[in-house]
Parts: sequence; C-alpha cells; structure tokens
Amino acid sequence: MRIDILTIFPEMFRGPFDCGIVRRARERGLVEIVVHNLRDFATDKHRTVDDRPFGGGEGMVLKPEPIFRAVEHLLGEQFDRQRVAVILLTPQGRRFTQAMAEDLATRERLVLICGRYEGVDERVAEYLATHELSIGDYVLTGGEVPAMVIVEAVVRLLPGALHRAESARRESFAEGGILDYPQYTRPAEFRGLRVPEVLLSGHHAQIARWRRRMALAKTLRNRPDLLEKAALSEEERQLLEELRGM
Ligand code: 9WO
Repeated sequence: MRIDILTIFPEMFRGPFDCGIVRRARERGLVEIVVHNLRDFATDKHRTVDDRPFGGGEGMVLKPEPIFRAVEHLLGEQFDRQRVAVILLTPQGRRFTQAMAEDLATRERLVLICGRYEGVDERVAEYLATHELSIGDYVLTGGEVPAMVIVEAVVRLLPGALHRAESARRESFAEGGILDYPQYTRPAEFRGLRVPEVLLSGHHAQIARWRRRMALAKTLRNRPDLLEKAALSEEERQLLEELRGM
C-alpha cells in the first residue's frame, strides 16, 4: 500500500510514523508513506493555499486548485475507486470506524487530505474525495492528527504488520464487538490494591467467565451504544440482564 498525505504542516508528521508498528510495516515494505506540502501545488508566487469565504464570515478556507492539482499529480485524472481512496478529514465527515479501517486496508493507495483554517472548499468533498471522514465529535485545528489516526488504524491491519500475539486482538471493535475485559499484571498487590483473586487462581473456565462478565459490565457503563449491535451468546444476554439490575 502507498499512503500520500496532503497538508500545510508536513513537519507535524515527523515522529508518529517512525515508531512502533507503523515503522516496522514501513521497514518491511508493507506500506510507503509520503507526506506532501500543499503549498508545493500552489501556482502563484506567494504559494497561496487559502482565501476568504464567499458569502462572508470568519477566517479563511482552503482553495480547491492546489488540492485538485496535488491529487491529479499523484493519481492522474481518473482512478479506480475500488483500489484507491481519497479521504478528506473534517468534523463534517462520516464517522470513521473499525469496519472502515478494514475496508481501507484492502486498497492499493490512500490519499489523505488534511483540512485547515475554517474549512475546505466544498468542491473537494463533492468532486474529488471518495470519502469525507471524521474521527469523532470534536473540533480540532486541522485534519493532521485525524490523518495520523487513520494511518495507524489501517497500517496495523495490513497482512504481516502484526506479530501473531498481536493479531488475535484485531476482532474486538469490529461490528458486534464489545469492550475488552480489564487486564492486570504484577504486582498482585500495589499500594493496597489487590488484583482480583480469580485471576491468580489458575481456574481457566472461571477466569474466562469473569472476563466476559467484566467486559459486559464495562461496556454497559462506558459504551451502552455498543450493546445494541453486539453479537451476544445466550449466556452473555443473561449476564447482561443481571448487570442491568445491579
Ligand atoms: C472552524 C470554524 C470557525 C468559525 C466558523 C466555522 C468554523 N468551522 C471550523 C472548522 O470546522 N474548522 C476545521 C478545522 C476545518 C477542517 C479542518 N479542521 C478540523 C478537522 N478540525 N477538526 C477536524 C477533524 C477531522 C476529523 N475528525 C475530527 C475532527
């Protein structure tokens, strides 16, 4: 896979792709990540990328020309919408999910466009991007951090990016998933706080039951929305009824 990122702050990307799983995936040749300065695609001598909004209002809007030029430079004027995704990151986008990360991980190329200022000319969303995505309901100062989030979520799904031990954890947030159970490590007592006894017992069936119960309890408390779509066994359904009554 090749990932191109268009931004007016390329320096922000020094770092996050040079660590951990993303770095390893790059070193293994699973992904090539290229960051471009949008200003390089401006055509005037001041390398202008923004302008005032039609209709008036606060601040500045990213102009369409440098963005269209950049994407056409990278992909040509036609591209295969099955193999390529052109993603605009804005608070107005559809919510990014694990299911979407899995779809994007099957593509040959991703182009991520990081919005800035008070917005991006809507013709980019309408006629250039294949996806307009939001990573959550909060306003940031630009699409750069959301682009990093998408890269990380997608790259770890590329075949060969994870070690075997890590791969088991791919399922958790996919459709029908609930939150993970709580994890503990040594010491068994820390500042008077004890690890739940069952985890020290060596009773694997009891441990498995405790983990399912705690995962459900945590999901009920922190993310009740996930329970509406959760694929639960009959036993888990009963447990949930019990927890709801507590
Ligand atoms: C700022 C603003 C100020 C006055 C009036 C209207 C306004 N809209 C915005 C605004 O939405 N700015 C965005 C900043 C423009 C696109 C890039 N920016 C951005 C992207 N902030 N947050 C994101 C983002 C992207 C993906 N997921 C979550 C947040």
